This record gives sequence, C-alpha cells and structure tokens, in this order.
Amino acid sequence: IQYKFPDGFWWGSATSATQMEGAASEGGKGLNIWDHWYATEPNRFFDGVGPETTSDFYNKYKKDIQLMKQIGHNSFRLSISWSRLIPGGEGEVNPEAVTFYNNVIDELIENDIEPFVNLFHFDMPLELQDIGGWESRRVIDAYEQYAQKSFELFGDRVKKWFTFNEPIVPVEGGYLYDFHYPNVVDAKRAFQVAYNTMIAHAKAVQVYHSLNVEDGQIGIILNLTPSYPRSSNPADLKASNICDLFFNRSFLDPAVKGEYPTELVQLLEEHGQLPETEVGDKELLKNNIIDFLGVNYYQPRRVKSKETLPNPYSPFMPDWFFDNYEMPGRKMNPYRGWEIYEKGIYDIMINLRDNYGNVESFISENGMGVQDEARFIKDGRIEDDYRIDFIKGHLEWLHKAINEGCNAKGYHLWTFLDNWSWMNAYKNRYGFYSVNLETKERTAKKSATWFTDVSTNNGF
Ligand code: BGP
Repeated sequence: IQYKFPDGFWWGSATSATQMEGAASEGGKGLNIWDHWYATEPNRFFDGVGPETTSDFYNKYKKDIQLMKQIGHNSFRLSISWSRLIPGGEGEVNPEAVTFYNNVIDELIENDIEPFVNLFHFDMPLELQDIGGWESRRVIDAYEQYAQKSFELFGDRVKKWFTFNEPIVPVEGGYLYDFHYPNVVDAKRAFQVAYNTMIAHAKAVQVYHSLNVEDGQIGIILNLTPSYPRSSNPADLKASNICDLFFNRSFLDPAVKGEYPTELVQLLEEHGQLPETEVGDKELLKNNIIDFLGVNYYQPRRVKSKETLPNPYSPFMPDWFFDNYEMPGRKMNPYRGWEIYEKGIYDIMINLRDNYGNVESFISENGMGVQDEARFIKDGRIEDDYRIDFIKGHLEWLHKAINEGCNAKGYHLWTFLDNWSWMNAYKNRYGFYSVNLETKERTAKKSATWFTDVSTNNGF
C-alpha cells in the first residue's frame, strides 16, 4: 500500500435531506423553500424536475445503509430537514420525523457507521423565509431552538454535529447571483445574511458546548476555494486576496478564530456595506469557536485584476474587485464546468495548518458529477474510471498533507447514491451507486468496489 492513512480515518460519503430523502410531502413534513420554489417556478429546474421524490432514502434507508456497509463506510453524513423535524420551523416537533431520524441513526450505528449530522443544508422552512429568512433575528432564535431540540433528541448517539453546510451558497445563490430562492440581488442584504448565519452558527455551538457532551464535537462545513492569482503582480495578488476574504475567510475566520478579518471589515466599511450587529455578537463569536471543520472541495478559484474599473454608480458587488481567470490548459469537468485541480486540497490543508492553528478537519465533500453515465455501462455496471482517478488524485494530495503534519481525519465523497441536485436535478451523477429513476433500483459503480478496498485497507 503506497498511500496509507492514519488509523481510524473516516471513510464514507455525504448527502443532504432535500437531495436524498424524497417524501417531501409525506410524514408530516412542512414546506421548505425548495418545495415552494419548485411548485411555483418548475422551469427554473433542470428538466423541470424537483426534489419531491429523489432517491427515496426516506423509505429505503434500511437497504441503503446495508449498501453503505457493503462498500466499507465507517461514517456517513446526512442532514436533518428542519421543516420535517419542526414543520413551520418553530414550535412542536413532528413525531414521525423523530421516529425516522431515530431509525436512521440507530440503523447506522448498528452497522458500525458513525452518523455525522448537519443541521442546515440550504433548506429554510418556507414560513421562516417568509418572515425574512436569515435576515431576521427571529429566524436565528428559531434555528437555535431547532439546534437545541436536535441535540436533545439525537445527541445521545450522534457525536459529530455540524451547524451549516456551505453557508456561503445561500448567500451567493439567494442574495447575489440569483440561482437560489429568494432570488434577491443585493450585496448589502447578502452580507447581512452571511453575518446572521454566523451568529446562528455560534449560538448553536454555544448550546452544544453547554451540554458538555463527552466525545461530542461540533463544527461547520465550508466549501473552501483556494484563490490563485493569475500572476504575482500586485494587482492580481490584491484581486485574489479580496476574493479569499469574501469567499473563504468571511466564514473560516469567525468559525475557527472567532473574529472577522480586519481587512474585510475595513473594506465593507469603506463601501458602506457593513451588516447590522447587536451588542454581544462579538463575544458570542469569540467564545464559540468550532471543534472541527468539514472542508468541501471541488474546485479552486483563479483570479485576475479587473480589466475595467467598475461603474461607481452600479450597485456594490464583490465582483468589483476581481475578474475570474480562465487559466490556459486547466483541467475541467465539462459537465459541471468546474476546474479539477487536485493540489487545491493540499493547499487548503497547509493553510489550515499554518494559519488556523491546525484545526482538526476532514474532507466532508469532494466528487465528480458526470452526465449520461449510462454510456459507460459494461456488463451491467458503470465503469467510472474517471471518478476513481478523480478520487485517487485528491487522496494522494491529502495524504501528502497529512504526512506534512496536517490534521485531516477523513474523506467523504459526494455522494453515496445518485441524487437530486439543487438546480441540475439529475443531470450530473455523483454517486457510488447509480439509481434508476423509474424503479429506484441501486447498482454499484466500479468506483464503489474500488473504494471498498481503499476503506478496508485504509489506503491504496
Ligand atoms: C455542494 C453541495 C451539495 C452538492 C454538491 C455538488 O456544493 O453541498 O449539496 O449538491 O455541491 O454540486 P451540484 O449538485 O451543484 O453539482
């Protein structure tokens, strides 16, 4: 074995409630923004397909957990659907949801698969969005209650918690670039949402820490996109530094260090974009840093300085400070339009080691979405050698980082089964298992077999 990973390394995969559960109107679930958006604007979604059924984990979890076990998973990340657990987002819990999540958690544990549970994966209950979503302090309070309830209900068995998955995505999608509900384009509101999310995050961390759970850890999952400048000329460096501030450090610094980068605060202040704060927020952030960090890594960001100055009368946007740079010769995943740059995973880890106190971390998502995988079927299974190469390439760099002292504890693929994706529905498939959308039959891809060896041997 050339690449051996540390003992106890977490091998598994990740998914989210909206993308995998289905049963969107079963079991007493309330509506979230995705159900609502799909009902009102189905043509926004690829092929007009929404999240109502997806891979039907809600009804098939028992079998699916067997499949996880078969491919050597020792851990698996899911999210709780807030609108399933607490329809409407505030008030009473839904007993059917409690039964469902209890069953899933128990089943995982019985099969020696450690449950990693995330509280918020883009799925705001509709009623709470209607009163302002993350712009509203009442929603922060509701989230705190929801977090507390979840810890009380499931915390005796779940020891790995996450407050948010990729909190920047609802900011970018919902408030900057119009690819998520509520389709607002307004940087000031976006910064308020980003800030309030971190206040909600810190409150959940505070609640969890007050419970003093032995062996319990709480963290956040961030999609870190290392920002590479086109050249080392000062203008390019500045552009890439600002990008890093907006898209990485605006969450990473408060989560790990308990405070926002001064440079970011100054920049927002200069442009009149600072969010509203409340007395006590600073201390809250300072006193409630994470125990560990999930890193989702798909692609880097390549940046160059602006070719033309932004019109100062146009509404403020982070894009005032940089242009994206299409580096000649870069390797692309053409289906998703994302660059594949395996070394990025190493650069992230070294940055965490050197600038973030070597915070405990793991790769909480990494994966390759591919269109029309049926064309790779041979003898009844998808021969996804491209996915194996993709995972291998990233694991090699992760291994090097660990050898150099980085504190990385695991690797989760996105995702276990082909599932529904936010805007792309089933266009790109990511799973270890393919899913026949009519019969819901699951079939292992070649990568699943390969990954079984990796997890069983703790290396490859
Ligand atoms: C991450 C999300 C996941 C998942 C994945 C793949 O950003 O946390 O929810 O969807 O990306 O991206 P996509 O489905 O958009 O191709």
